[in-house]
Amino acid sequence: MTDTDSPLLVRLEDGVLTLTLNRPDKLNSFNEPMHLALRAAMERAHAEKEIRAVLITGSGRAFCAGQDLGDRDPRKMDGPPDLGRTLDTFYNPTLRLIRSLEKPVIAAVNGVAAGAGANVALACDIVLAARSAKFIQAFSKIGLTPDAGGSWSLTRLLGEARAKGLALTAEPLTAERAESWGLIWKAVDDDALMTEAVALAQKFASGPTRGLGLTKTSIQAASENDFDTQIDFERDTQRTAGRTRDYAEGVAAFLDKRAPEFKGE
Ligand code: LHQ
Repeated sequence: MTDTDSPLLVRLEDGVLTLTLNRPDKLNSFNEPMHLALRAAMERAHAEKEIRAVLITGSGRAFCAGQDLGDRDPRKMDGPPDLGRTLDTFYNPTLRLIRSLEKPVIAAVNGVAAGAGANVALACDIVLAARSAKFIQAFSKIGLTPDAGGSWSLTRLLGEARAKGLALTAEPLTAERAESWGLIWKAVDDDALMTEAVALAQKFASGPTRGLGLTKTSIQAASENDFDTQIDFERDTQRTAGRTRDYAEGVAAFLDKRAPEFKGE
């Protein structure tokens, strides 16, 4: 198998780990090798200091069509499948790695994102989508229920009415509507998507990584905490941020009227 045949293309450049889901003939749907490769790449993003931002995208015309349904065909099994086990074994560890990584994770949704594919994108911190891309909560069409964090992300980001509408009807949502509803950060012209996504990832990767990571953690914590708990949380994260070298550099650069040189420390 050559590198380009691998189900996940992995490239580290200028502090940005770019992960390209790479099963274009199957619209980058998840099989076990792709699951394992994505999880290993996210573990690497946790472990390596040089990685300061992650960018996830898809090759070909799709971002990801969710689980490879050929891999989970009940007709080829002895009894009913245990899809809960599939989630425990494959999706959930990776989703937890994305959410807990104290570095920004960008999804560049280059085409259709369906089922768990849509929800893996929504678990990322910043979602940019090509104007032609669509988000489809495809689960109800095959008798399933949203997974890969979708019931949580949709409800938190959109509220119950829109979350239920999308999940129960499986109607495709355009990137522009996803932006106007606040489901994603931005819809971008198709031919500008990767330029914009890479520029943003590089900006993060040359930014104050600890501060950006703590910002992500703080905003995630806010949806669980009451106000009182959250302002204590802010006190603690700010205390940590204030002790970083990048904070000292940021203030010095401001006072010296020059561009800061953040090191991610
Ligand atoms: C696919 C897939 C696919 C295999 C396109 N699998 N081949 C599920 C079960 C287990 C555990 C836990 O979690 C989950 C979570 C889930 O993700 S459930 C939801 C699974 N995904 C779907 O139901 C979406 C299925 N795909 C579609 O509805 C369509 O393909 C979309 C709307 C994404 C795109 O439609 P088109 O642009 O018309 O493309 P297409 O349907 O012609 O697909 C192109 C090829 O990709 C085709 O293969 P072929 O050999 O005929 O060219 C499809 O069979 C294949 N493909 N999705 N999930």
